[in-house]
Amino acid sequence: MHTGRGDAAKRAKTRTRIPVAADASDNSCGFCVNADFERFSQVDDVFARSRHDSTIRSERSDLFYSTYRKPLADWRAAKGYQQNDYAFRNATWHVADIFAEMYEDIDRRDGFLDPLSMLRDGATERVDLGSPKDAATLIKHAAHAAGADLVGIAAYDERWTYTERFSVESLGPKPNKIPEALDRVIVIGQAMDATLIETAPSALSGAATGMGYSQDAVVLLTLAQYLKNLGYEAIPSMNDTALAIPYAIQAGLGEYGKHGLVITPEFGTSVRFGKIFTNAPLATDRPISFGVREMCGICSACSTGCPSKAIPNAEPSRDRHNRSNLKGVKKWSIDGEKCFSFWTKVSSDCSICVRVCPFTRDYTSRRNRIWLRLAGSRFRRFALWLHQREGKGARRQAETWWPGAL
Ligand code: B12
Ligand code: SF4
Ligand code: SF4
Repeated sequence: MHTGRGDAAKRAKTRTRIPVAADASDNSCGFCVNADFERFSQVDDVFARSRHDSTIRSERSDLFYSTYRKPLADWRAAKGYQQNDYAFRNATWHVADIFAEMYEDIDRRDGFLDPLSMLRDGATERVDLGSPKDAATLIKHAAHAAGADLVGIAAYDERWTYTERFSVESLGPKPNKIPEALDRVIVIGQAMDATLIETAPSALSGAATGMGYSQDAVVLLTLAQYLKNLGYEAIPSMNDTALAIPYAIQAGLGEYGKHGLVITPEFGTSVRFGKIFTNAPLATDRPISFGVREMCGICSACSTGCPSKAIPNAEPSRDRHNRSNLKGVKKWSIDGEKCFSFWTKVSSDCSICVRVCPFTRDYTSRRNRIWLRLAGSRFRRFALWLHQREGKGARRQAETWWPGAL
């Protein structure tokens, strides 16, 4: 049985015998970046386009956003989309929203379009953190204590920095600059509540997303303030500033899957990422591989389960579905326009591809840890068969999540 977030810390300690690459080169990460590569502008992502591009913006997308402020009291009768479900989902977003809305008057959306900025001045004198390895151990220890479920460190890689941020005021680009000296990126993973994810698609399952962001904001601000108090620079970032997925892979937190997301050995796909750009002299981690690429070669659960047919069941390629995909990278890519269109249809976000992925399971269970080893071995077909036979990844009726009858 899946557990809720309460067990996340326990699950974070379950990583065992995962092969680590010799270095963090593109080859070791499984990246194939071609000569025609172009950095991505945040103005082109689907969320920004749903504000400024009439091919995506519609009455339905405006209604979708309005549900985050006003629960749909009598609009939908469907289970999992009732007032109580929206009430809870929106409450889980509340902390992240406070930061996002704090500086709207100066055209900032902290955590989504701009880095989190609620930090005090730090120390003027630097604490010597010892060797880069010792420094990394210290920072990871503090990050876990502050509530991070996963922590990895990568070298700064300009390719993943957005060329521009999106401005809500002008509905166009604004500058996105990271000081050159910040050559390390601490990547934080927050587990999403697996019991909520099981109810996807539902407004209720959106509470796993909301909690992920709210917890991420607290952890990122705490760790960034700690680095500043030690005399180092730190820029805490959620969805803003740079692409999270390639950094999470470089930082050794997981492997890339066909659904276009990172799969970790601790939480499968059910995890969100934040990052901190810093000049603290930290040793970097190396990418891992535990059989995801090979499993994606024989599995198509995400592609079949996606209600909007946004996930092709195909080999990695350089093809772009539309302007919301990166140019010049051979990889699995999803059609974000189709995905977002489904969200606007059901008036909430979706996590079906997270739920159905066979790697999304509770690794505090010994049985599931054995399954992970099978999945990473030549017995992966048997592991997939077991997954299907056990009916894992099935949707849970949202009303069974709430105790008693409401
Ligand atoms: C915009 C966005 C979306 C949009 C639109 C994507 C788009 N193309 O515009 C939509 C609505 C589709 C979306 C949906 C979801 N998202 Co989203 N999304 C983002 C966001 C904010 C920006 C990504 C972006 O700029 N994409 C535009 C271009 C670059 O897209 P692309 O070329 O298709 O590249 C995608 C992948 O291929 C990969 N990627 C990018 N560069 C590279 C380079 C290499 C070498 C490789 C291998 C991969 C890779 O990341 C991109 C993710 O969209 C990121 C946070 C962040 N800053 O990264 C979260 C993020 C990717 N989303 C996330 C999640 C969880 C989801 C959802 C499950 C919804 C939910 N419940 O939260 C679904 C899953 C859909 C899916 N299967 O991908 C997580 C992923 C966590 C994980 N385990 O990997 C992130 C990192 C947010 C977070 N804070 O954790 N998302
Ligand atoms: S979030 Fe839902 S609609 Fe979007 S890709 Fe995943 S399964 Fe498809
Ligand atoms: S559902 Fe299957 S194909 Fe999709 S990412 Fe997970 S393992 Fe890969």
